[in-house]
Amino acid sequence: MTSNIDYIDKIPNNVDLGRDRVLQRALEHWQPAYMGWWYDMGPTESHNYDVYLRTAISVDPEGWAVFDYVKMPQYRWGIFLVPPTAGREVNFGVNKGQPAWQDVPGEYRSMLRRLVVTQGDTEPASVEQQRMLGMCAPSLYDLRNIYQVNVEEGRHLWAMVYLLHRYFGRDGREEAEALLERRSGDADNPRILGAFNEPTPDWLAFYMFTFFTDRDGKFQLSSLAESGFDPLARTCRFMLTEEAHHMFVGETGVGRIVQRTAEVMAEHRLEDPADVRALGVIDLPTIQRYLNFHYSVTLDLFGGDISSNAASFYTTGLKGRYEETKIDDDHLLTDATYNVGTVKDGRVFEEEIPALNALNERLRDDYIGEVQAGVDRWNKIIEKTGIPFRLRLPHKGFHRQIGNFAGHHISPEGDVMTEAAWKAKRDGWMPNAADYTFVQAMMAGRVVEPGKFANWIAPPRRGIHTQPLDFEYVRFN
Ligand code: BYC
Repeated sequence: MTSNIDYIDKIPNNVDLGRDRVLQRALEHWQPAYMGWWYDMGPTESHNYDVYLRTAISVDPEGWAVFDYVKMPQYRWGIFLVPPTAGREVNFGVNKGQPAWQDVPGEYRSMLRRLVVTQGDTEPASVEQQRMLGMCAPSLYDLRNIYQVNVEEGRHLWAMVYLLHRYFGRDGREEAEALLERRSGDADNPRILGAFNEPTPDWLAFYMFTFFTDRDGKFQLSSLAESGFDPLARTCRFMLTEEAHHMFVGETGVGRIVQRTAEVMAEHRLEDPADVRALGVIDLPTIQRYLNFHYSVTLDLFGGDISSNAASFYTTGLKGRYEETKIDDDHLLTDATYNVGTVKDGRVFEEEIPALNALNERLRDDYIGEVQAGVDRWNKIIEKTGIPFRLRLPHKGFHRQIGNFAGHHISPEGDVMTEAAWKAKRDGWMPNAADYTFVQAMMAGRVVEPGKFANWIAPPRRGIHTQPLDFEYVRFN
């Protein structure tokens, strides 16, 4: 099936889509398949709702988006690259100083395609993971926010598919199709990276995901925004504009849950989790267990601590460090070293390795710094209520499946344990079956009255785009 796409009206873009016949033909095949995927795997039962959404319409920092009611299947998934920087160069690695590539360098083609595909694969995966959550939203405000996140993840898929179609010919088209065929959690055809095959079964998991995992997106996109392949750099730069809102949804979502719980605890002078749960809010130890889970699976997304792939991505100039051009060094890293954690003789210690091989670990450390600041802000909310409980990040080696810590059993405090001892404690450290049952039972049904919020979450400070909290953010028709 093909469809005639009105490129100007249907796909807002600043890449002159209307003039590129080859690209048009590729997208004419892909677009209906994308819509099929959205109808099947997008937010459930939502297709006829009018949702107050922002749509990217340009890359002008002063007015890049419009807000209006949209039925999600009619959302205008656009393609935007930030404007080119005149004279931009490859800024790191052995090609440093060459003009930035406007086409794919033949010798790096498969490496580059792999990066684009891995990035692209996460976007539809997250929509699949979240597709049932609209049925138990805590408010119209939150329902609108998850839909906003979902349509923008869809746009980020478009951004990567644009690169595949425009620059990678037939194998790019095949990869673009495969992005619509893999499914999160599918035993036979799963999404590429681990965290994107985990379920997101409730709203606490959703907020943790958007706080922790979308922030991996921020750091990975920032590294790709340094790429010597200019179209990738420019498209990732613009994706970061939208990503900020997703992390806001996560941080304020967890913050509002924490606030509500701490306020109820303070008001009723309760500490026992069972008493706290009896009042219809999520006890803080359960929130800590969710945090431990989402943090650890997201740490895995940065790849192995020691990675020759990461060294190649860097040396060739395809993927930089976080804020590469702001770092004051030679941008070659031939002599530099970096410390990575490892396990030997039953304990964790630091090992110095060539910095080129430690680039995943370095990015993970940059990420951890930012995550810690967010956790500190949650703790300030708890502190204000006078409750002594504090959330904290578990040790970097806790519950890891990728890298030096994989195969070891590390406690949240960083102690190396036997498998049996670790497993005996597992349910106290990560959400257990009873936690999920409790949280899901509490979140059964959705709150649809404008301005009303579920009991387990505090209202946000303000609405979206200057609208009041009791604005009708979603109309169900
Ligand atoms: N799960 O050399 P290594 C986002 C594989 S999130 C499964 O250490 P490398 C978003 C690896 O593929 C950001 N497998 O890996 C967030 C390799 O396989 P092969 C997404 C994994 O390549 C929320 C092998 O293990 N973007 O945007 O240095 C909502 C050896 O590993 C995992 C990107 O990730 C894992 N966690 O690093 C929506 C950026 N980790 O070669 C969106 C692009 C590693 O043996 N991707 N493996 O077959 C990359 O830069 C790199 O692929 C990675 C992996 C950093 C992910």
